[in-house]
Amino acid sequence: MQDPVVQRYHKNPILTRHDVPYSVATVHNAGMVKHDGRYIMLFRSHRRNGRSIIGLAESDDGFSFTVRPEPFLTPSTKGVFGEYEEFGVEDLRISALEGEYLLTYSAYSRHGVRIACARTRDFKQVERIALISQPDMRNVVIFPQKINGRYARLDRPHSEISPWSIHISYSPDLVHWGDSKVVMKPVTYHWDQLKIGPGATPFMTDAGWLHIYHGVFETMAGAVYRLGVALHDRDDPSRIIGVADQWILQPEDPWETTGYVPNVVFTCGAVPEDDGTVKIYWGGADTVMCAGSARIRDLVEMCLSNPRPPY
Ligand code: BMA
Repeated sequence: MQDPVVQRYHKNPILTRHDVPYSVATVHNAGMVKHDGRYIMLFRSHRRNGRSIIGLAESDDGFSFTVRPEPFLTPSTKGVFGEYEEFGVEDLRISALEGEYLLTYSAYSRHGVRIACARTRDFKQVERIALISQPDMRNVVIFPQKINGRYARLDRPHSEISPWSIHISYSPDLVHWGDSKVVMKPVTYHWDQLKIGPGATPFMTDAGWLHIYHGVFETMAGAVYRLGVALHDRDDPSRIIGVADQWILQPEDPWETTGYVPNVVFTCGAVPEDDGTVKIYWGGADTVMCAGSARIRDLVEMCLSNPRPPY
C-alpha cells in the first residue's frame, strides 16, 4: 500500500479565488466529473455577502483548471426554488446517469437547509428538477446507476437524538424519495465521532461501491474535518461491506490547517481513472481547492482488512 494512501498533487492548491474572473472570497467543496474527456469542476464560492454560488472550471489533465467567465449556478429568484435558495447554493455533487448529469446541492433559506436536484447534459443549460428533501438535510450523493430500477442516494439528515449519520433513500422518479434506512454512524472516540456525511459520488470497483465520506472530531481548538472510505454492496448499497478504521486524509498542508475555516478537508467529488487510480478533490479550510490521487485497490483493502463497525 502507498504511504500516505492519498498522494497530494505537488502543486496544490489547484484553484483559488485568484483564478476566478468574478468577485468571490473562496473556492472550495467542488463536485467533479469527466465529460467528453475533460474534467469538469463545479466549485462553491462565498460571495462577499457570505452567501454561496457555484462556478465551473474545466481541465484536460485534472489538475490545471480554467474558470468560465460567469458563475454556473446562482440562487434562483423565482418560484419555489427562489424561496428555498434565498441564502445560497452550496456543496454540489455530480452523478453521471443515463446520458445526463444529475446535480444535487444544498439550498439555504430562512426555512433551513434542504437539497435541490437539477440536471444538465452539456454543462451549459441547467434545469432544476425538484427540492428533494425537507429541512434539515445536507450532503446528498446520487449513485450513478439505478439500484433495482430505482434511483438511490446517500444522505445525511440532521437529528438531535443521534450523531449525524449517513442514510440511504430511493426514488422512482428523482422527485419522491423514501424507503430510508441508516447505513453508517460515527463511532465513539474515533476520528469521526462527532458526525459523518456523504462526500464524493460513489463509484463502482471490483469489490463494490467505494464511497469517500467526511468525518468530524471535536477538539479543544475546534472541529477537524477528515476523509474516510467505505465499501458498499454492489447490488444492495444499504449493506456496508467494510468501513476503513483509519482516515485517508487529514488537514496537514498550510492551506488546509489555516483559512476561512481551519482544519478542514472536505470532498464533494472524485474521478476514477482507467489505470486503477482515483483522483480525489477536496476543499482546503473552506478556502481553496486541492487534489490528490490514490490507488483504488489500496482504498478497497483498507475497508476489507481493518474495518471498524458501520455503527
Ligand atoms: C460543513 C459544511 C461544509 C464545510 C464544513 C467545514 O458543515 O458547511 O460546507 O466545508 O462544514 O466548514
